[in-house]
Amino acid sequence: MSEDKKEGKLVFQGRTEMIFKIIVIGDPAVGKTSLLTNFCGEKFNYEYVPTVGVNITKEPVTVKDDMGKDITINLMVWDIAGQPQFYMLHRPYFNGADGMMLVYDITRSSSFSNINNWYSTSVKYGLSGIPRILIGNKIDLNDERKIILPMAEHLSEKIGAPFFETSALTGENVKSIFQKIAELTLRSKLEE
Ligand code: G3D
Ligand code: MG
Repeated sequence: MSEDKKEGKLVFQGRTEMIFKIIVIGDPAVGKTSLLTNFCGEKFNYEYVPTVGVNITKEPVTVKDDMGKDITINLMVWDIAGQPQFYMLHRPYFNGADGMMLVYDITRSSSFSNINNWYSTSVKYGLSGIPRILIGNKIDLNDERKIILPMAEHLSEKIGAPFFETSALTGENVKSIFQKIAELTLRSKLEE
């Protein structure tokens, strides 16, 4: 892809379809699975991988390259099955991830401070360089908000992850986060 890269363009060697592994991490009950089910809608289905303790969902997202051509990004989203804490996740969960979504609940401070632990764990497994986004979920519960925007923006800068707020209940911004991770991941492949 050297020629395309020199021009700084999002043109992927004529390919029109790619597959990326995306991991969704964050404390129990922040809404990780709900974000996925909201995004996938009625056709939501997954494959359970017992050895790793994950449910894997495949969902296509269309991204335009700089020439205006559609590229289908198949997101293989790895969602933790059950409710393990961060220290219970092992290498196979992180291995080979192309992108990650770090999720907290805007009404629960501990889920926000634990993002640091989740992020450190991913770094420990060699993922410091992969595209990531920070997601504050449950904005429909704004009355119970504990995490104000400046706090989230500070963390977003610290870990180098663009920041979004979502509601898996109303669907607000849910499409945007999957679109964003698909775009960031595709771009990062061009820079490799
Ligand atoms: P997890 O996969 O991170 O563990 P889940 O989280 O998706 O299982 O969600 C945990 C609980 O939070 C669920 O409630 C779910 O309905 C709720 N939830 C998820 N996202 C939102 C949101 O955006 N807004 C609100 N209000 N609730 C949300 P239950 O009661 O089923 O345990
Ligand atoms: Mg879940």
